[in-house]
Amino acid sequence: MKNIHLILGLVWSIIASNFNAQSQVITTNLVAKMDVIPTFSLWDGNKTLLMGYTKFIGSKIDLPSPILEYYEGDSVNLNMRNFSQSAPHTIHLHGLDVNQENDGVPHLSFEIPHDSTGTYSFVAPHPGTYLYHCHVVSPLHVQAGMYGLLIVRPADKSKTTWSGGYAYDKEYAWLASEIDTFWHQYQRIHDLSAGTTPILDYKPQYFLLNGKSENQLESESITSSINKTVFLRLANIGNYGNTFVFPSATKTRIISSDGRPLPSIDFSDTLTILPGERYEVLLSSEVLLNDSISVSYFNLNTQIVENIQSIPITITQVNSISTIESTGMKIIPNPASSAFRITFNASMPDDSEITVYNSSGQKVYARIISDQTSLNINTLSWGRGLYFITLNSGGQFTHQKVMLK
Ligand SMILES: [Cu+2]
Repeated sequence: MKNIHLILGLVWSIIASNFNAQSQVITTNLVAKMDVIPTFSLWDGNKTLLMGYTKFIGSKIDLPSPILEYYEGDSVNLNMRNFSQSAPHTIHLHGLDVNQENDGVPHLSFEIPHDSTGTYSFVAPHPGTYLYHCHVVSPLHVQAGMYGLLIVRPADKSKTTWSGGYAYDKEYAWLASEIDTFWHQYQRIHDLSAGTTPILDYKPQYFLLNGKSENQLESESITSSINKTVFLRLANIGNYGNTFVFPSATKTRIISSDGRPLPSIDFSDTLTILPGERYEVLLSSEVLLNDSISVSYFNLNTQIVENIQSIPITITQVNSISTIESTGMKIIPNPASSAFRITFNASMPDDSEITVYNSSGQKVYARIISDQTSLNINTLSWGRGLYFITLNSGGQFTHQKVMLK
């Protein structure tokens, strides 16, 4: 009898330990909403109406909808409250191997009518980049804005792409889409009958990455430092194809496609992503860089590129980007033409050093300074472009950029 208790106790402790390792239950609440007045700002100052998911009932609808983030093995209860006044909505978990009941495809799963709440339950699968979107009249509801990224990270919470995968230093996620404002008009967003009209004539005027374009894309910039690894998640939820072009210096490695690791690393400067697809890439540069990653939006019927957006990428010499913002020195004027002056916040201690690099990482200027509060630098022979200035003051590094025009 004693032995049976011992065995039962042992079995229970094994069950309990497995249970503890995998049973993190996560509850996420989303509200499905539709705008009554246009509040989403486009790059040119125009505003448009959206349908979308928000975290709170009072939140403004943003594009894309919030990123849902989980760790592998999490038991997720995703609650969705429909507060959109008219149309029913669902959440389709695109790329996740969830059962049909929780898949958010109407008629196979369930729809959530206005002022009702439904729950999608699933276990977070293999670490990767996934999408979620509404599956009710999906061409219209997705175009209206009902989409977002779902990210699964390794259970051990390490900064690796998946268990036993690639280590990285920084992570970014970019979701591409388009807006045709015709499909965002009030009567189309709010009229239920519009839901039965397919999108026949789709002519987007706005080509987006994380809901932004043109000058708004500054906020999506990638900043990293030499020999550090950037993990970039890419996804396309638009109706156009996307071709990303990376600077060759970033030695872009394509490591996964649609949530599955690729059997071998593909080094490539270009990557085409079709609607619904996701890719994951690693970027790492051995040289300083001030460049951009471009994304072309091409019409799937004509294959014609209708728009190109570019997102800045800056690779600096330092490990910590925060020091870039350091105000230990000022550059006047900036942009400069034939000369500029550096002024220091305090008199520099002896043996401080100013070094200037061009955007290819070559040193173009170096000078030891001592007990100085400013320094004039002649740039007549340097050529146009961006230069990186490093101040080494007793082992403390400060960085600034100067543009020569
Ligand atoms: Cu919907």
